[in-house]
Parts: sequence; C-alpha cells; structure tokens
Amino acid sequence: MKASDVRCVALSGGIGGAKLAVGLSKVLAPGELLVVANTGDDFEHLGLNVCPDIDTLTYTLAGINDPETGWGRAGETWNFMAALEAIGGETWFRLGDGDLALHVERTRRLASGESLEAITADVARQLGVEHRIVPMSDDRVRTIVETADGDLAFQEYFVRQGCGPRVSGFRFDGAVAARPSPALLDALARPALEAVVICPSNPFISIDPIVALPALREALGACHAPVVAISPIVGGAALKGPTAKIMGELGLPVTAAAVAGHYGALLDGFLVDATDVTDASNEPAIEVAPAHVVMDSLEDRVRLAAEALDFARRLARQTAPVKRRGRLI
Ligand code: FO1
Repeated sequence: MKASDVRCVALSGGIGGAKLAVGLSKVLAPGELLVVANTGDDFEHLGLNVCPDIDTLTYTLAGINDPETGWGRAGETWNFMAALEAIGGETWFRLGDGDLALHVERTRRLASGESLEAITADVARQLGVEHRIVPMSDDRVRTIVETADGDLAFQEYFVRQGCGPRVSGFRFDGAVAARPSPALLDALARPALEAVVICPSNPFISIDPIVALPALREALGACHAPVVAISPIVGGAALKGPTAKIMGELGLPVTAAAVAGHYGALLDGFLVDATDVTDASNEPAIEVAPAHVVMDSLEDRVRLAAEALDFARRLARQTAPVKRRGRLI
C-alpha cells in the first residue's frame, strides 16, 4: 500500500471501534483505510505483551473474533487457563489457547527487536486482513486510572475490578514522549486523505490516549481533511461498556453534547443519533448531523461507515480548511 492512497484514517479502541472499522473496510479498498489502534490498554501479563485493542481490531477485521464477548477469538479453547488455575496461577485476565499463541509470538518478536507496528502488520496479513492496522505508537504508553482507591493500571481497573472503583481522572504515562506511528503521520499529511474518523469508542479510555500524543494532536490540527467523530452515547445511554458510568463520575452529563464538549476543538463534525441532534448542536464550532449510530448488523456498520465518509466530504466542501483549522487546539 502506498501512503499516498490513504483516504480515511480511523482512530479506534477495541470492540465498538472494530465494528465501525469493519464497515469502513467494506466501503474502502485495502490501501485506502488506515485503522489506528489505542495501545494505552496494553500491558505485560504472565510475562507476555498483551495488546487488547490491536488484537480485537485484528480478529474482528479477520472475521474470527468472538461475537459474544467482542474480544478474543471465536471457538476458542481454554486449556491453558484451566492448567494455570490448577497450579494456582493468575486467571483474572482470560487468555484463550489460540489468543495465547499471538501473545507468545508477539512477545518473542518484540524481544528480538522488531517493532510493534511491523508485528501487527504481519500478524494481520497472516490472518487474512487486507486493510492496514497500526498501533498509535511503537513507544510505550500506559493508561492509568485515577480512582478513589488510588491509581490503577488500566486492566486492573477494567477487568480485575470490573470498572468498580470511582474514577476521578485518567493519565497516559509515556504519551508526551511517544512518537506517533510514521504511517499515520504520513497519511495525515497527504492530499488524498478525505476523513479522519473517530470511532464510537470510549472517548476517555480509548480515544484520549491516542490524541494525548503531542505530535499526533499537532498533525491532526494541521491536517486538511475534516475530523469527524461518531457519538458513543445515544439518548443518554452508552452504546457499550462503562462510558456512562465514567462520565457520571467525572461530573459530566451522559449526553452526546458532553462528548462533543470533551472532544472540543479536535472535531469538525459529530454524527449523533437523530434524538440527540438538538442537544449536541450546542457546540457552535462543530457541525452536527444525524446518523444511525447503533450498529447491530453488518449492514448497520457499512451504512454508518458510508455516512461518516459522506459527512466528511460534505464538510470539506462547505467549510474552508483555514476556517476549520484556525480554531484548532
Ligand atoms: N476483557 C474482560 O472483560 N475479561 C477478560 O478476561 C479479557 C481478556 C482479554 C484477553 C485478550 C484481549 O485481547 C482482550 C481481553 N479482554 C478481556 C478485553 C479487554 O481487556 C478490554 O475490552 C479492552 O482493553 C478495552 O478496550
């Protein structure tokens, strides 16, 4: 793939973002889409490098993800977990046998000096994924959840404690020094780019770690293509996961408008459910448009992907880039 061919950059977390990535992969040719995975959730577990959002995107785009959980592989076996449990090992984070192979192989290749970006591309290709997935950075970034019980590593909060502790904030250790993926920076600078799509992932734990990279924020500010987000909140409820709980604990109303306010100057456009349009239009600098943001079927994913791209093209036609970028960051 030539970087000059990329027409859409999609910023994504795991499960919700992967659904839209599938839709985008159906309306864009392999060289036209660059999916950027959050790596703030990555951690070292049982001596292995685990990258949940990269893997969820890879398995979903390969069509081999577990449709029940959204993470891991379909038809997985759990012999390793059972054997680990029998000898008193840690089993709070469940690694299926097939999934385990990926963590072992990635850990070996990282230790031998290969980059996360190269390993991610290779594994995706081996699993039959034609579209490109890149980690936001090869450098280590770790999401830390600040809670009433103290600071927690992300998976400790998310999986081990089931998002139970009350959140007071997040920080992204390593983000300031992290260099964004060169393929991503290149795509953002190319004239062929038509849209940067922020998937309907959790803004606080999936998208914020990505845009916390200073060089990436700067590149988004300089990028000529419109940045459009899809609301993860519909009618006062989160599409998935702990987004609503987190917003409440941070003192934010659980509304699409609060998400728009949170992204602020990063956005040119915001796609929301029809019921949320009036509410979300309170952000004067952001164009708001209605869309079917709930993705139950493949058809929904494809339709939303096409709507996001059309919206970005419409914004590019109606608003001068200078005006859009003049108010950024
Ligand atoms: N999520 C869980 O809730 N429980 C698990 O045991 C678990 C294991 C797991 C293994 C591999 C992987 O790639 C993802 C896994 N996830 C699990 C999902 C993951 O922790 C979260 O969904 C993301 O980090 C949030 O995007």
